[in-house]
Order: sequence, then C-alpha cells, then structure tokens
Amino acid sequence: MRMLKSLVSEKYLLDEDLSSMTPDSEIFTKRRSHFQSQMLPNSIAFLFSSSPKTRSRDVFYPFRQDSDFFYLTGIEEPLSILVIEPEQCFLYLEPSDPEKEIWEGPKLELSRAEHFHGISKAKSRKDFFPKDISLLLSNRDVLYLRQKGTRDHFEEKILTEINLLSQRARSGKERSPHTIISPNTILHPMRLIKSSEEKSLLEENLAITRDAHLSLLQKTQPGMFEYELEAIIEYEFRKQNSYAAYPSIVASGKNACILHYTKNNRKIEKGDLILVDAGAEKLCMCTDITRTFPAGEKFSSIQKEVYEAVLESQKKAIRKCTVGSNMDDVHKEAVLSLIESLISFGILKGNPIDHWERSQETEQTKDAKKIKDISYKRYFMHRTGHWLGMDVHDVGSYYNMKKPLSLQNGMVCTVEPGLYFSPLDETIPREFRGIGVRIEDDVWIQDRNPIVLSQEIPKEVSDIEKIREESFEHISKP
Ligand SMILES: [Mn+2]
Repeated sequence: MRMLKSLVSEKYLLDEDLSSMTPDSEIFTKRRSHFQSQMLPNSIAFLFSSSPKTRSRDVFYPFRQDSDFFYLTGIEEPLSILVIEPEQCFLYLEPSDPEKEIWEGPKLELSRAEHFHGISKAKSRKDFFPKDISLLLSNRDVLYLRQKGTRDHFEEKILTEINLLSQRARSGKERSPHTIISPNTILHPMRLIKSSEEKSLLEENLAITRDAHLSLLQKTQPGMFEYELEAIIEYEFRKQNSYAAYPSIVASGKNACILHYTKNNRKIEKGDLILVDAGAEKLCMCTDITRTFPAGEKFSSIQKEVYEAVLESQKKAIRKCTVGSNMDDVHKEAVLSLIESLISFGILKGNPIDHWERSQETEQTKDAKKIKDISYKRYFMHRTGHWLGMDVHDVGSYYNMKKPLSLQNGMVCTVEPGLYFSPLDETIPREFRGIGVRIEDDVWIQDRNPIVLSQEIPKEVSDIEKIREESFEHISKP
C-alpha cells in the first residue's frame, strides 16, 4: 500500500498544471501577506474551501474551488481550511488515505503543502474540530469569518465554539472573540484591483473564448439546434483545458429576448439572429463575452440597424471606462446612446436626456413599474456592466457611502448593452418584434484608453458577415 501511495503522489506532481499560478508561486504568498497587513491586532481569520456539491444521489457536480480560498492559496482541494494570523498562516487539509485515493485520485499531501511559501504548517482537517478550534479562538479579540458562505455547517460549529468559550470566559481565565468581521472587508477590495498576473490569465482565457466564438461563426448553419452550438463552444473550452464560466446562453430568434435563456434546444432558422453569451474559465478566472450574429450569411437590414445601435452604444460606453469615471457614468453613456437610437426607430419620442432623468427620478418610487413600461427600460432592462474576475459577477462594491466608486487602474468590467424587442410587444413596429441583440466585451480600466481585452473577437458587421459568408462557401464546395 505504501508503494501505491508513492505512485499516486508522483502522479499528482506530474499532472500539475504548468501555469505560473501553482500554489507555490509567490502570487499567493504576496496576497496572504497583504491580507495579514490589514488584519486588526490579535485577530485570526478562517477561510474555507468549497465542499463537493451533490448533483443527484451519489453524483457530484464538477468541483469548483471557492474564489476567496483560491485567491489566497491557489489550492484546488475541497474541504480545506486556511487559518491566517497576523504573523503566520497554516492549512488544514483532508488527510491522505491510500484506500480512498484508489477511487478519487491523490490529494495534496500535508508535507507538500508545508513547502508553499509562507505556510508554516499543514495539519489534518480532522484536528480542526473539535481539538484545535478552541485553542485558536481562545483569548483572541477579533475573528474574521464569512457568514452565510459555502460551508454553513462549519460556520455554525465555530459560532457554537465561541458560545462555549464565552461561557468559560466567565471564570475569567479565558476570553472569546468580541468581534466577528467578514474577511470580505479586506479581500474584496483586494480582488477588485487586478494584478499583471491576473491580466495575463484573463488574456489567456479570452484567447480560448475567442477561439470558441470564432468556431461558432465558422460552423453555425441554419437547421442546427442551439445545443449543437453550445457543444461547439464547450468543445473548444474543454479542448484547451478550461470550463464554461457559467451556463452558456445560445439564444436564436426570439429566444434572444429571454435574458437568462439556457434551454438551448430550439432549431435555428435561416433568418434568425443568434445571441451567444459564453466565456471560458481556467484557474478560477472567468471571462464573459456575448456576440450576436446572423444564422445566414448576412444581417437583414432591420437586424443590422438594431445591431449597429447596440454596437455604437457599447463603443461609447467603453470609452467611458477610464480612471476617475464610474460604472454609473458608463451605464448612462450606454443608455443615452440607446435612447437616441430608439427615438430614431420611432419607438420612443422626446429627447434622450429627459428620458434618462425621468427614469432616474422614478427609480425608487412607486411609479417605477409604470415608468418602466413607457421608457427605454422596456427594451434595455439590465445594467451595462459588472466587475469581472474570479467570479463572473465579481466581488467588490459599486458604491462607497452611496457615491459611485471611482474607476481605478487595474479594475476589470464588462460592457454589455443590449436591445430586446419582445415578440409580443404590439406597441412597436412589427419588424422589430423578436429581435434581441447584446454585445459584451471585457475591459481593463486604465487612465486614458481602456483596453478591450476581448478585442480579437469580431463584432463589426463587416467582419462578422465576412466569416459567415466564408462558412457558407466552405459548405457548398466539396
Ligand atoms: Mn456579463
């Protein structure tokens, strides 16, 4: 059995991803020391990895590490605990079990974890409860603990321990933490500003996403089902050792008006537009891209008008993604441009600024629903963008003391305006009904010219039509 164990351990090392983001790379050490530097005196932080999630009966979903845990460790093991004190860090890991490893493969070994920079000790997870926990908490003033996280039962157990400790504290010999703070207060502002390593990883993942979207432009033919397109995307993701960062949306025809459409089971028809919202994720870094293209060789003239309106709005909004601006400015820029187009289509009347101001004034009032029915919100009902990073809707706040947070170098956001004309909306000209367009890019914010990290994924009408035409030529030739 010992031989078996050494064999699997060796395999673990060989299988390891060759990326620069292995757990022993300095990126994670730097992040942990940054976290430590912001901890209050005499505090301790517990961060839990994700646990396996049941899909049905004894089958699990593919494991996805908790983003905060991965951010600080680079470790993909389930059921692990990271303990951070202001001066040292240690890990609790699932102990190796050769019997279990026959079924599940090798685990990260305790001895190996101890080689990671700045990890002073790795212990068996079984020591955490009930043995070590009271020792770790005793005489501590502040505990950093995420509540309502992914490992609720752990958090409950810790709270119980604190209660027990405070009962014992009455004897005067010990005391329990008097304050519990969410580690998010330190971690999420850190995660909001991306490093050059994170930028490179985003670019790597966007190259995979680009290949998937290009492959779709080349291979889609009317008569295919939406799920076949989903398979083309996910083939490209998996071929390059990545996963879909979220369930891919492949919405043809009027399905494009359903914002979170994921059934992906309709047969694509010749005159359809197809909206595809899909992004690759690798090493817990998400991408989020939407493209809309014709099922045939070209956009129809009305589809093109709507598409160009969304594209113009998107380009204007991207230009706003500069330091000192904020996400409200980006949204306003996109909305004003869309309203202008809606007026030119004869769908809205009046002038853009009035529409914008009225929608702002009424946002919090009881008239909100009524106004929504007559304003641009009937055709563009979501925000223009969100933070992007280790979570697709990444952490970090958008406001600080009710004021929009100023954009800073190294923030990453999506810019994704859209127009959606319900097939059932009898108040708009018939030719618009059932058209849905969204264009979404991932943008690196910097001083003057924001970088569109996904700029290699075609979005100009002429570029899209060129690839679509070539794909039909390819089909007709033997
Ligand atoms: Mn998005």
